[in-house]
Amino acid sequence: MSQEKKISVRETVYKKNDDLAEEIRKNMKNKGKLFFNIMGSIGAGKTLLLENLAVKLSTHYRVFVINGDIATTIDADRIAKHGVKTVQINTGGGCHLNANLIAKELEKINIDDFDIFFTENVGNLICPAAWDVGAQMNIVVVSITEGEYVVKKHPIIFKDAEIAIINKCDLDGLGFDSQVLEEDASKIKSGMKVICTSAKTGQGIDDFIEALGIEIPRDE
Ligand SMILES: Nc1nc2c(ncn2[C@@H]2O[C@H](COP(=O)(O)OP(=O)(O)O)[C@@H](O)[C@H]2O)c(=O)[nH]1
Ligand SMILES: [Mg+2]
Repeated sequence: MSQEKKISVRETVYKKNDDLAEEIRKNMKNKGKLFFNIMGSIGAGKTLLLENLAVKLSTHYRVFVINGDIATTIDADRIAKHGVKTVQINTGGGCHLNANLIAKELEKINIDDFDIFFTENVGNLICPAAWDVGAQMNIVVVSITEGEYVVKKHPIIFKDAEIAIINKCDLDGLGFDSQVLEEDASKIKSGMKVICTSAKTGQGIDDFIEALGIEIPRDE
């Protein structure tokens, strides 16, 4: 296949994905649903953060989580144990979720049975950046063990994100300079919210929920 032909096939595939993602986004919005896409490297703490969110949100909202991984149902099982409905997508060798995979899972459920939807994308900072899944908001999770230059090294994934989570803030003595990451994040996207969390201790989880625009009704 010629180089031009290859480029045009690739553009068509991206365009099809973007169109379907836009359809998912519109449909969710029209139905008054929230849909968030959580991305980040493997081990950054995406699943543990989602477990925290599941615990805090599920008393007030009906939450549905779509977990993406190459193999296993480990992550979906971890979230399901908190009583939240989950589905695991195994991509085989695929390094990202896409709009088609999400649409297929949404077809299997009644969207009106849920209020808030999350995807945990496949763990890496490269492929998920190119594939819109139809979420209303993208979140990138970085753990402090990944170092402060993650934004500089992976600018594309941060360009489309509204929130950058710096996770594992409970770990001391690593010499992580959060100011570098915060400055890089605001240069890449002005107004990006950067939140320090610990999915282990619960630090910053309420700030994360607030940044997602989700209100937790006060107990009477
Ligand atoms: N100390 C600490 N460990 C964490 C934190 N978040 C996750 N972990 C641990 O880091 C590892 C990877 O977490 P996981 O949620 O599976 O990451 P994922 O691959 O991004 O989904 C697990 O052993 C977690 O217990 C955190 O905030 N602090
Ligand atoms: Mg995970």
